[in-house]
Amino acid sequence: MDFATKAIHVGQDADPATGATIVPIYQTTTYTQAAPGEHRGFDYSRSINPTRLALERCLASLENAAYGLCFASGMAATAATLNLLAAGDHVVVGDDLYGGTFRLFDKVLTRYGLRFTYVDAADPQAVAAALTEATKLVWLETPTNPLMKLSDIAAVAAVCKPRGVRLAVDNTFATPFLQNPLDLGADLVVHSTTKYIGGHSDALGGFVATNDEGLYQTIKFHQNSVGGVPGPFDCFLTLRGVKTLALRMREHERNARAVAAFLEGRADVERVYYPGLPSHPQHELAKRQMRGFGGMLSFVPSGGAGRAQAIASATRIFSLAESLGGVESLICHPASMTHASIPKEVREARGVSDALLRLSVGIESATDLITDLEHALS
Ligand code: P1T
Repeated sequence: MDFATKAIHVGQDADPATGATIVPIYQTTTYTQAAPGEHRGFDYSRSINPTRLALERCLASLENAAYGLCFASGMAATAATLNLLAAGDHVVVGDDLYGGTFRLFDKVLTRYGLRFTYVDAADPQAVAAALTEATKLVWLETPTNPLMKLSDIAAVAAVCKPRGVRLAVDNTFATPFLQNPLDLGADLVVHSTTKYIGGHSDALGGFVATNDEGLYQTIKFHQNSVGGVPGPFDCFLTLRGVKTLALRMREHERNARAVAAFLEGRADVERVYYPGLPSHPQHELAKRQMRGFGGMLSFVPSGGAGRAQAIASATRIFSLAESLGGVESLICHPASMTHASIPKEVREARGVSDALLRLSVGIESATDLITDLEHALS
């Protein structure tokens, strides 16, 4: 089955109780048992819920995964993945990443005895050089948030495998429509479904997929033990969103290409970060590893932080807001918004300056989006 068909059908058979064509919102915490321990596979909704199960099956199929688990947010999914580790374990992390993920690693999980080393994961040799006897996991975003850097997933997997190190890829920016990390050798793929998968900025969610039954069982155990699960209504909204993921991603990309070309052509823009531009240092890797370039881009206008902030406040169609991946276009100033939890000196050393702006290019008319940016830039 192809992607668009799986998105609409996998896990979504007609409801066995009623024939309802669309998976119902099973808004129940518990299930009546015929006799103690005698039930139809459903006992308590933290452990299992039919609406969540439908979403888990659908998303797993989109990542070509045998197993998938849904969480209340992307951060809950990330935390559940890190639950695979124990005190003393070491993690190598791609150094450009969502500020909230850095905060979880740096401010929360270090208190539980995990240790993190940040490297430029665009270079697989930098990942290899950072591995120690204690390294159990490599964590990557590709493309990264917000600098749109890529990692060669197969090359990093080849570094990890012989050392028995697991590779987890946060695939939120690419989505399974454009990239399937498990097919390239990753052990785990993680998503914030809040973004493109949900697609309408109305439901938080997270997802983890794997082909390894042992990893699945351990994460499932933690999903139930810790309890960071999504409610049935959010699962329903996300499942409704995912049905149009293929359509939306094509439009996001069409618009992002137009916006990137427009920005690159401006004399008052210093730099544009979009993997679809031939000027992107990893454009060739993007063409090889991804099935498209997606809808996210960042840029640095000339004029420094002051002008960047003025531009962010001047757009009319692009809303100044955190998050990404919805049908509506958003503009964000990472230094003061999504990446404010990274200390300024660390952030700047990694290239996230106060003059950087990030765009989540929506599916409005490209002409209107470019007119809006033209107005804001001038
Ligand atoms: O917000 P939540 O659903 O918990 O997802 C966290 C998360 C995980 N991974 C990546 C790559 C992300 O970008 C995010 C969340 N990011 C934003 C809210 C943002 O505006 O960048």
